[in-house]
Amino acid sequence: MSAASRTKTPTRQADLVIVANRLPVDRVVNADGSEDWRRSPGGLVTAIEPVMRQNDGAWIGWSGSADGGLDPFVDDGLSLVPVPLSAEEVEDFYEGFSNATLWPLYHDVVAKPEFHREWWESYVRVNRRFAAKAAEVAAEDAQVWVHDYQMQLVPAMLRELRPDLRIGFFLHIPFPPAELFQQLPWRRQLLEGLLGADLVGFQRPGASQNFVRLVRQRVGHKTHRDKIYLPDGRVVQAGSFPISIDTKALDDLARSESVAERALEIREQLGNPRKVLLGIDRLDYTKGIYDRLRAYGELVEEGTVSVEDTVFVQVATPSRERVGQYKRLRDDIDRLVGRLNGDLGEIGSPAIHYMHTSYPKDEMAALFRAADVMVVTPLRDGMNLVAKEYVACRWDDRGALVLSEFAGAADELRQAYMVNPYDINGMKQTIVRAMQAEPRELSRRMKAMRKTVADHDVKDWARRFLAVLADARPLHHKQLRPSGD
Ligand code: GDG
Repeated sequence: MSAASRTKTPTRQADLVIVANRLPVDRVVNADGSEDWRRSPGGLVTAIEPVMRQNDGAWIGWSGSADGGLDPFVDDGLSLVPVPLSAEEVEDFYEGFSNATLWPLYHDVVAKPEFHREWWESYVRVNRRFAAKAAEVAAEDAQVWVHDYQMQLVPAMLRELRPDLRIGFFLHIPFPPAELFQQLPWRRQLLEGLLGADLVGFQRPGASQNFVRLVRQRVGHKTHRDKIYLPDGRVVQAGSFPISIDTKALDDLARSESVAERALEIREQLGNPRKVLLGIDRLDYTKGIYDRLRAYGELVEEGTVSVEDTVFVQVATPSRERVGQYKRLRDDIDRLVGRLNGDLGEIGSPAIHYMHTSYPKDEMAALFRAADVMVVTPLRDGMNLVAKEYVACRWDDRGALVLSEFAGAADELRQAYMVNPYDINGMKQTIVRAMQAEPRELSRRMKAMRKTVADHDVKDWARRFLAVLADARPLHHKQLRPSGD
C-alpha cells in the first residue's frame, strides 16, 4: 500500500476486533530508504476484510520485526493496531514457545517439542500485552475474534479486563489428543486461557472433541456434546469451522489469459514433459516434503516413472528460518534433492525441480494450471489451503489431487486420491494411479471437489463463525442486569 492511503489514527473503539499474531501487512523499505506497508497475501485477511469493513473493525497484531511501539494506523481503509515485540520475545515467545513447543506438539509430535520455562513466561507476557491492547481498542459489547496457537491465553486475560465483550477463538492448526496434550507442563493454563472465549472453533470435529474431553478430564468442568458449563454459569461452545479460500478470485485468476500463457510457458521450460507433478508448501516438517520426494525418487529408480517424460516440481517457501528444526529440515531436503538428481537425473532432465523461494499469486496459479498431479502429503495439517487452491484453479476439470488423509482438507475433498503419508509404498501406488487416470475419471472427481470449494468459501467461513459467536452469547452481562423492579 502506498503511504498516501495510510493515515495515522488515534486508537478508537471498534465493534469487531481481530487479534492475531501478525498484522495483515509487512513492513517494507523502499529504494529511497523510506518505509511502507505491503498487504501480505494471507487467506485470513481476505476472509475477514469484508466483515471488518462492515463492522468498523480493527486488527491487532505484530508487525513482523522486533521493534518498539508503532502508532495505530489505517491502511487502505483497515484499522491496524501494532503490538511491539522485543528481539528476546521474538526468540522466546514466537520462535520458542509458539514454533518449537506448541507447533510440533499440536502436529502429532512429528518433531520433538522443547519445553523451556523462560519461553512459557515470555508467552504469558506477550499474550497479556495483546489482551490489554484488545481491551483498549474494543467498543462496549464488541466482538473480539482471537486467532491461533500463539494467542491461546488471550481469551481469559481479555475476559478479566472486559467481561462485556463477546470473545471467539479459532485454532488454525490441529488440536492434539489428550495423550499428547498432557505432556505440556502448562496444559491447565492453556485450557483455562481458551475457556475465556464464548466460542472455541477448530478446523475438524475431532479437534473440537479432543478439546471438550480434555476440559472435562483436566479442568473438571461439566460438558455435554460441544458445550462446556463453567461454575460461574457461563457456557462455552466448541465447534468445527473448516476454513476455506477465496474460490471465485482464484478461479478468475486461473482463467486469465496471462495465467494460461504462463502455464504453457512453464511446461515448455520444463521440456514439455508428458506429466508434471507439483508440490507447494511452506518448508515445514509437518508438510511431508521429505517422504514425498523419497517416494517419487523410488518410482524413478525402479523405472516406473522416467525422467524423460515426467518431472516433479517442488516449491518450498522459506519459513521460520531461525528455528533449529527448520534449518535441519532445509539441509536434509537439499541433500535428498541433490542425491536424487545426481543419481537419477539426465542432462536437461533433473528428476526434481526444487525451488526454495516464494512466488506471487499469479505464478502460483500458473503452476497449478501447469500441473497434472498435485501432491499434498502432510503428516498432519489443520486444513491445507494449497489443496483447495489447486482445485479452485482447475476450471478445466482436469488434474489429479493426491491428498493426505491427515490434512483437514481430506474431510471435504473426498474425491481426491487419498494417501497415508507414512506409507511410502501406498503413496507410490497412489501417485502412479493418479498419473495414469483416464480424463473422464479425473473430471468426475474434480467436478465434485470444485463444487465443494465453490459452495464453501472463506467468506462463508467467517460469516458462519461470527454468526455462531453472536448466538453463543447474546450479550450475557446485559441479561444479568437486574430488570429494575
Ligand atoms: C496454517 C495451517 C491451515 C505458499 N507458498 C506461497 C504462497 N503460499 C500460500 C498458499 C496458501 C498458504 O500460503 C499456506 O496455507 P496452508 O493452509 O497450505 O498452510 P499453513 O501456512 O501451514 O497454514 C493450515 C491454514 O493455517 C489456514 O487456517 O490451512 O493447516 O497450518 O494460501 O497459497 N503464496 C504465495 N507465494 C508462495 O510462494 N503468494
